[in-house]
Amino acid sequence: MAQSERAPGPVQASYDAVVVGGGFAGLFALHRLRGLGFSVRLYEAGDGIGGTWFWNRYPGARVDIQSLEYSYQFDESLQQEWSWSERYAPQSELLDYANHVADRFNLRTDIQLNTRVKSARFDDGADVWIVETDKGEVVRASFVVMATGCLSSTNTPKFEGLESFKGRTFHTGRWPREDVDFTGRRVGVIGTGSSAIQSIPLIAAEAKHLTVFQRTANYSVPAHNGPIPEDIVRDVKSRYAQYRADNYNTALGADWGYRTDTAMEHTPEERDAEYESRWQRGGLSFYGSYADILSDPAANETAAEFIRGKIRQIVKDPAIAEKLCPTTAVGCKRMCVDTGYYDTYNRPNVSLVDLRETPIVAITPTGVRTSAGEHELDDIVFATGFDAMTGPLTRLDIRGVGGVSLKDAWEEGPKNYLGVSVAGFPNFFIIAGPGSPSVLSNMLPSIEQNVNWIAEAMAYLRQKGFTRMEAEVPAQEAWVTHVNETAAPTILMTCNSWYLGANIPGKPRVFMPYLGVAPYIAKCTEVVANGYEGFALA
Ligand code: N01
Repeated sequence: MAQSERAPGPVQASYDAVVVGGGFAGLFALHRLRGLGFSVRLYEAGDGIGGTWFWNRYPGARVDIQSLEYSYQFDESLQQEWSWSERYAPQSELLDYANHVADRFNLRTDIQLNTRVKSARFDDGADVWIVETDKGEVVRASFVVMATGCLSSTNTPKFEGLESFKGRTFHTGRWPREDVDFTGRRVGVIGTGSSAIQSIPLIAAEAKHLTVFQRTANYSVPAHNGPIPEDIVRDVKSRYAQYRADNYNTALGADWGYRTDTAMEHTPEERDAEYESRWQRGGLSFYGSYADILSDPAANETAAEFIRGKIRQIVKDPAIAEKLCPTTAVGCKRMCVDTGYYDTYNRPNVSLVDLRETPIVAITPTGVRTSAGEHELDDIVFATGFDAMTGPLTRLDIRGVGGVSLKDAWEEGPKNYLGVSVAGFPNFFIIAGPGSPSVLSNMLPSIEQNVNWIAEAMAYLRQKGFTRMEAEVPAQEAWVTHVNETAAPTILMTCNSWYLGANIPGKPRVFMPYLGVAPYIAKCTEVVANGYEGFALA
């Protein structure tokens, strides 16, 4: 019998909710649900909590949204008392923060580490889920809450000869705990997304030689990282609740100083002055430079050309600078935030291979072979990203009403309502799922908004004596259409991004996140005000 058809063993425990994943989403879901009196079991596959910040330990890993914003707001004392050492906290500090939260709110008693949820099947007669783990445990839960993350299912392309490589291999998204020393070694990094752009300057500083294999050049802006000036910390903390509320009321949910005028109503000189001020400010505030930056290709091109100009200024070899100049629209792939990325290409021990000119043919026992020849390497770093958003959900065996698997239900792309609920999968909630702003927003506030919404829905069901809640098909279809229609007129549809699933061969090309934090929150609020409109409650 196929594994997916095998009946799970006898039920060993029952909970109101099983939470899958111990990152920031799972931790807050556990805290919030427990606070409402629900019994909760949280399963985490890793041997520690922290999710993204547990797995992504590659050199240079740090957040690309300011830490004063990329932090929990659910507890006023927590946000007042915690201090960040830098504007963009490094991975180790984010992991410390996750552990601090787990201890401070006594979460560990309900967290089970080293345990991967394998399957969840809905028992239609009893309105409960039967959840099975890789440790052979079988538990019953009234609700399943997926806190599995958007970027947690790593992607290593199936290069010919991959297994034959005799050196060390790493994936940025599964970096080992122990220090990796590149001293004296010939290292290859495949990929030039955020993970590569953060790690390349540090690997280059250590390695004997670094070869970067670039398929698509990316836009990166400087972080200008450093300690946060005391007066800024004082100011934000003096009005934290309002600051958070103001950010929820923006398009992308972060403090990026959004202008409401358009690029095209300004002269080239005015535009360049605006872009220069954003470049000096650093970070993703570039997204806020003009209202039409993501919607008008001509406006977008003005920002694109400004950044290309910066690349040409920084990189001394004009031929390398040209290869590093992106040809896609700014923001079509998520912009990167770096410390010294472009300057790294001025180092004598760094070379760039443009895979559009000379594609990878195979991985060999001693390196990477492109159509132009062999690059001998001791180590290969795969900075090749993730099966984003849907991957972490569809790789599990999740079966709703009638035994239908989520993987099959989403064969043509993720279909759900508000990103949180899927028709045919009652009492199954997703935090920061496709169809919600998630990766097109500041993840932590979006996680909190989703968790609060889900927790309040569960409390409502309990209060009304309902045992079952799921999206209705027409509401789900309308939402999926709306998500697509919102993205359709933007430049987000114009390149092969992971937002579209285009980085994974065979994945349906569907725009997954929802563009618009403020309208999303308004819609979620309206649905509740209308008695959970679009949901079947029973
Ligand atoms: O992954 P990516 P990532 N042959 O998918 C290349 C978040 N994040 O881990 O663009 C050759 O962006 C691929 O090329 P192409 C952030 O949201 C945040 O860097 O598909 N190359 C691309 O260059 C980010 O967007 C931070 O043509 C191949 C690279 O690999 C998301 O995570 C830090 C290939 C993958 O880039 C993912 O970032 C890190 C192939 N077959 C990540 N397949 C912060 O700063 C793929 N590539 C908080």
